[in-house]
Amino acid sequence: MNYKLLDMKVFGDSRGKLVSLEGNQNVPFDIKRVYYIFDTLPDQERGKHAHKELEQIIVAMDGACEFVLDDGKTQEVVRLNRPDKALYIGKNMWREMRHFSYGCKLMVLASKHYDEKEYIRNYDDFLKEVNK
Ligand code: T46
Repeated sequence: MNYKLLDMKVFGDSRGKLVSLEGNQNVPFDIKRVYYIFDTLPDQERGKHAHKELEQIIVAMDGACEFVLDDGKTQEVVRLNRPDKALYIGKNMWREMRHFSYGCKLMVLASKHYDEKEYIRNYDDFLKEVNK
């Protein structure tokens, strides 16, 4: 499975907490894009696609959700519910996001600029790609 749940180093003191994300340091790629997802609803699912080359780091800044990760052979479920955990997803991983808490906020760091051609949005096409 091409994913990892990373424990981020937290700088905490009486004022609060801080986590730093740096490209090619604790983020294992050059950061080309940042986007965020918010105003989520519990009955809505997102994702349902894979990426041919894209790598991403996803952090639940607030609230919680589940990622179902699938490499074409097995499926694993990862729950994101803390801003000091970062989910790394590498290429060729089908992902579905579900069970969002109201107002969950996800921040995503990506290794490439947005390119719709790089998405695999059909599960059968994904299976063909990983079984090549
Ligand atoms: C992923 C999960 C975690 C853009 O125009 N630029 C962007 O950078 C992104 C990410 C999306 N869009 C457009 C494309 C769609 O018209 O925003 C719309 C919603 O995107 P999508 O349906 O792909 O959103 P999710 O939440 O299903 O998936 C997103 C990312 O697309 C994807 O790479 O891994 O979050």
